[in-house]
Amino acid sequence: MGSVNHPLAGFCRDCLTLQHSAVRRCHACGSPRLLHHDELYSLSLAHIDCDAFYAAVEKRDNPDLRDKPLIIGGGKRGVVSTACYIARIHGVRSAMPMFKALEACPQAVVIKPDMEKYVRVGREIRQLMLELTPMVEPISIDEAFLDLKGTERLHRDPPARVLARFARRIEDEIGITISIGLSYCKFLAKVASDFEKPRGFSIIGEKEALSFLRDKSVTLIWGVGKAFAATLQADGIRTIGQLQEMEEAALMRVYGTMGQRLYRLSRGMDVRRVEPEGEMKSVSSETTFNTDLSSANDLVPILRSLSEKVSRRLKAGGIAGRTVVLKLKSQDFKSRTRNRQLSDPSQLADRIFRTGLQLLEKELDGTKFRLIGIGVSDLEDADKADPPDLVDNQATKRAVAEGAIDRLRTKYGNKAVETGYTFGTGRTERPPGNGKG
Ligand code: TTP
Ligand code: MG
Ligand code: MG
Repeated sequence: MGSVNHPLAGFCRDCLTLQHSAVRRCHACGSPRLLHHDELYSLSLAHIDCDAFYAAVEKRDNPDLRDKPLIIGGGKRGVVSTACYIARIHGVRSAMPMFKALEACPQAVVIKPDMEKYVRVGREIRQLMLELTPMVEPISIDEAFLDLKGTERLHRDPPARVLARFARRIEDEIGITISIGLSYCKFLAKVASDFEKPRGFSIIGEKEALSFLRDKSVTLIWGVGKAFAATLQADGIRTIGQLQEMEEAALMRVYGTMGQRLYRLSRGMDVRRVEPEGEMKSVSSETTFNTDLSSANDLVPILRSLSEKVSRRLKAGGIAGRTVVLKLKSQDFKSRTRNRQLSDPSQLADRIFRTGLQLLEKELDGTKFRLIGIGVSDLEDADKADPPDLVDNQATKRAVAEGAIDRLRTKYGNKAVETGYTFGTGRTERPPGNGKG
């Protein structure tokens, strides 16, 4: 691969043949899809996003639709989920009301979304990504970040070529197309993947980040939606270049933590790492009620049994959590999340329950709840969990008792052992399968 490292050598995205600088078409296959970039062989952070995902899957499964404008949508809310690129030429966009879309493109074929199918295809694509690296962070059904740093030896090829080959593989094996953004950070990898859709492969290197961003709209920045963009515009800021001229302190004074993000991202500074999915962040269990509940009498026993479920899962996994998280959803679907740190990580139902109870008591203000959940986050190895507590002798006893209860449960099943909190509350009459996770 020696010649690949020549600073001017690019390659053809279709046949992967090496190319030297000035050429416009591949000397081997004639394709115009050539990649050249100063940092082509040093960048390794990629964002991959499928093109017109739902529509692409439907076109794959029905070739008659291939050259027709296709809209996926019109489910419950009567809006466009996505439109193929032919329909987009006519102005059809995601989230557009269906009647408007059909005004813009009356000849379009409309198909209702088949979520199960898209989820399945999304998973297949993810599996193929995981063949490239375990460092895959899914962002949505059709996109993910991949960090290919350190995979060059495994693949005997630098990330850029691995990615180009991957795009070909998705077309061959899955039957849809993807767009790739390659950069040194998440922010610009994501921006790049959107830059040349469909079938795109864009590269934004470290050296060009500032100049690339200068004339772009502030809306390109993560977290700058319509409302915030309007605020910025009212303050006279429209382009990222304007942010590049401003001091961090000044931005933070006016926009708080968002100001810090504006400062950093406008300069292409983004240290967020790719976090693979497998890294469990919390263990929790929750249940939705048949009728909304508001009293301690109703909620506490449920909290107890959910805590036990969480604890069993922690023990089975040999892990423990340092923060207890209580989740409630009220009748009007508003969520409340409350958490409390423990002195040391725990996997004991009793500690999780007692901490959750303290959090719950503060929320019992007559509000009717439709859901309760309890869990732990800040997970650690169990070896430092629940040290014998010299101050709270009761806690130690409870820990010992829990060990015994767990052993009985393993032997005789769940119903054999009921603690005071779950006994006789009629929980067993609830329809099964309500608990999640
Ligand atoms: P996107 O990746 O945002 O869009 P896309 O894949 O359809 O098109 P693009 O080539 O621009 O990436 O979303 C992925 C899927 O998510 C999309 O196919 C349908 C669904 N979706 C909605 O249901 N509603 C929406 O408003 C958006 C944006 C997407
Ligand atoms: Mg997409
Ligand atoms: Mg997407």
